[in-house]
Amino acid sequence: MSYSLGTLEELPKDYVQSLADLSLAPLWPALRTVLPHDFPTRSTKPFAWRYKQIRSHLMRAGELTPIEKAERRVLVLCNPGLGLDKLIATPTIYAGLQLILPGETAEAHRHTPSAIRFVIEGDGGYTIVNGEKCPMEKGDLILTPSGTWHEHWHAGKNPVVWLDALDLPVIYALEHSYVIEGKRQAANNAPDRSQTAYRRAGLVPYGSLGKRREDYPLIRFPWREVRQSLVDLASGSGAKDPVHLAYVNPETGAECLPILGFSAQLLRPGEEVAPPRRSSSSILHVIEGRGVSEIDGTTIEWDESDTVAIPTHAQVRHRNTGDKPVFVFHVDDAPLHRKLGVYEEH
Ligand code: GTQ
Repeated sequence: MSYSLGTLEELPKDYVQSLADLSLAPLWPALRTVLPHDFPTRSTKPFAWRYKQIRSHLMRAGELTPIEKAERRVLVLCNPGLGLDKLIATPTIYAGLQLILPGETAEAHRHTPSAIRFVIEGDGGYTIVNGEKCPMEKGDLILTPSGTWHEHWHAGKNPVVWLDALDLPVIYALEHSYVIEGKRQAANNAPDRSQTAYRRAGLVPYGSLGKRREDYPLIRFPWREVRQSLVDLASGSGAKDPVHLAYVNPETGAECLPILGFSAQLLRPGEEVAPPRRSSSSILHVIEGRGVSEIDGTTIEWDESDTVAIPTHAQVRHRNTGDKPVFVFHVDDAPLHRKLGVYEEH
């Protein structure tokens, strides 16, 4: 049974004012805003940030703003449906393109939001995460979980650019977002230790058996190995099987961060994938190749290093329009949806 709900205008003005004076509001005029029938209201727009258009502006930021004046030199991907002031790509995902120039350092800090880096271009960059030196090459995924010290360095010759993704919108909504600045870390003498200790799926350090599980045992996922895994999976599976791998915690098999999830997908030449509608929002980042997505009826073409926002519950198709494999990286908030018990596919 569906009633037509009363409006604010139907109520005596003095009554509405007396409620406001007591910091009260009647629910019924606002009920359909917060609880629409059958399908959620979404302000997030399907949208592509094109690296070809952005790159020169990022380089200009390098000329205009020294690193000391920026702390982190980032252009934030702001979803046009959500406003420039919110600094969000989707309701839960903050994403930005960060530039570090040769010789620069982005000083050590740690914060309540968790972050990841996904490298777009440049050699010689590295991030130190709780003392562990993590090299940054194109396509590498590096985790800086909530509370871990991290600082970025550049020992190479050309600009280094990466995609940052943070669960900042969630932690900010919790009024729990803050940063602590720290001293430069001494890199320990076992660079890339987690990647060495957890090099292959199915093998974990013997000493970790029976111990309390490390929260974040593996913090760097080199693209070279992820790419090869996708290529091998594609050659060993049927032409219609999706070639899609999730980045997980090798000790637990669960997603590697609590709120955001990460995965990499290969689309064969000409292949089209049509995943179910998911309640999670996501961004797609193009590592190699080009193609097109249909997102809720909006057609979006994409090319290498572009990043695309996908709203919750969107009807999605992705197609490889080139003659080489496409590799894409996905960030979604499905881990949070699953933890809250609200994840849906339909
Ligand atoms: O590199 O630590 O894009 O703290 C936003 C906040 C990057 C970082 C961002 C950050 C960082």
